Amino acid sequence: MDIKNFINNEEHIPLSGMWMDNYDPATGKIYGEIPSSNHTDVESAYQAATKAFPSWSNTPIDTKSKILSKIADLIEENLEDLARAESKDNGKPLWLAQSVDIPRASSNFRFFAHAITQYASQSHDSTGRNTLNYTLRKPLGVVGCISPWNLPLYLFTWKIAPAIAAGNCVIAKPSEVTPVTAYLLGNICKKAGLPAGVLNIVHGTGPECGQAIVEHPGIKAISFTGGTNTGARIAATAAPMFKKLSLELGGKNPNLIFSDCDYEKMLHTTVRSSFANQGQICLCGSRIFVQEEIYDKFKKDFIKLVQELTVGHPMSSTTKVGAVVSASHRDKILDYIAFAKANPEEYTILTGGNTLQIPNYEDGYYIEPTVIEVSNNTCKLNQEEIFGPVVTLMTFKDEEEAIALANGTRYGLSATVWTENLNRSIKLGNELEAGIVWVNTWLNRDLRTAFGGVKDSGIGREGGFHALDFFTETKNICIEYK
Ligand code: TXE
Repeated sequence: MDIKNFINNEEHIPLSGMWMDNYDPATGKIYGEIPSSNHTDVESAYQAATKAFPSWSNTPIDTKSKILSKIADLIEENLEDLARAESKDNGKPLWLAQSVDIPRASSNFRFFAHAITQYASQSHDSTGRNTLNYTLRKPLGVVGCISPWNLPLYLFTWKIAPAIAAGNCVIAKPSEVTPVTAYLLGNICKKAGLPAGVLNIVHGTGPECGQAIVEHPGIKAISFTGGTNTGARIAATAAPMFKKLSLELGGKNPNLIFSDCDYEKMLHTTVRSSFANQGQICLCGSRIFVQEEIYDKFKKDFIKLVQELTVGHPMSSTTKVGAVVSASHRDKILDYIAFAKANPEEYTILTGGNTLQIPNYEDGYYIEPTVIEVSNNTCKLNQEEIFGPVVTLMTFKDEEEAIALANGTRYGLSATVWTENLNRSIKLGNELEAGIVWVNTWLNRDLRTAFGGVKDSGIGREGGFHALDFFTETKNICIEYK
């Protein structure tokens, strides 16, 4: 399946003349070519976006809302094709793409179709001074959206929807590892009536195509989701240019399990928060901490459930854990597992730890769901983001120790707490260093809420009006009257 760039509502081969292979993680085979675009392609997209901006930024709110709603409808109508494409490109189980990724991509457009009709600003009546202030929130112009491979269409649309809802024109680059649903989105938006040049999709590598977007002087803001190291590189380029930056980066999220929790709900949710999407979700609870009273029971029960998870071809309905996204990512995960095996004084592999050969798909990128008991929180596997079907496990005594362990990392994206104690929930909500804290649930999302991390998990917040604030410039007008 060869795909092309989508510029000015037309498909274009890369001006760079360069292409790269696209792999199917389930089979390890090449199944298409994608453009390896460079700065000339980004410039061409920029020209289209700039040309479209005056009209799009002056488009009435209800017209924009109708178009975004139509995009949401068309994503829903194309759910099966999009889900199949997503599963093939990413290696995630088809049922997951059908039930989570693609419905959320539709919800992203539907949400901002409504949000833009409710988005307002303020006025300040300076009583007694014959002065009126009012605030305008104007679109920025041409903005860049760069997204990762773990939730391809879900995160791609999470950035594009608010950006265009706010009246901007977009140059969007999906991950070169999972480009297909982004490619399919272009024609869906065109069919929905999105004017030419409002959304432009360029495919290519990060250092070449992504970097060209970040350093383009006409692109006013960058919304990025990806690794922390990449986020730092983007910030180093964009900060001196005073571009607005939204960086949703890596995580090493704690899952704190207290002995008073709702045990069965905790146990089943923890299997999901550990291994959903092959553990390739920045919100996964990859560091599990269990209060000592229930540690042995949890260890036995959790390992049993993990060993029942079927690793298989993403298209099989019985598959619970599919293929990880690429050979290089598989090797990165295996390096961490090998390190654990080489240091038995710090690590004990409780289950998993091996690649799997699925009959007929021996070259696919499959890893067993893996649970590793660790002796301390400062070890490499508790400090570095593995981003695969690997979780660590250790015990804690009390709240103070749980908080110290949870916060003892460079990251601060999300945290999960399992307890029936209200005071404890509020206390930990206050003291955990994270942008999102779930209590007795996981990945429970209300799109109006602020989404983002602290420390090395990034800067800025997506979601709800936070996203519209990011994609607009605030201006105050002050009028003195007679
Ligand atoms: O992401 P990258 P990768 C974490 C996870 C993973 C690590 C690296 O630990 O192992 O990040 O993953 C583009 N200028 N997460 O390498 O490199 C790139 O083309 C501009 C967590 O896949 O961050 C892609 O479109 N763009 C994350 C996007 O950035 C650049 C989800 C993400 O790629 C660029 C995925 C550059 N210099 C990985 N370099 C999450 N928070 O959900 C790369 N890109």
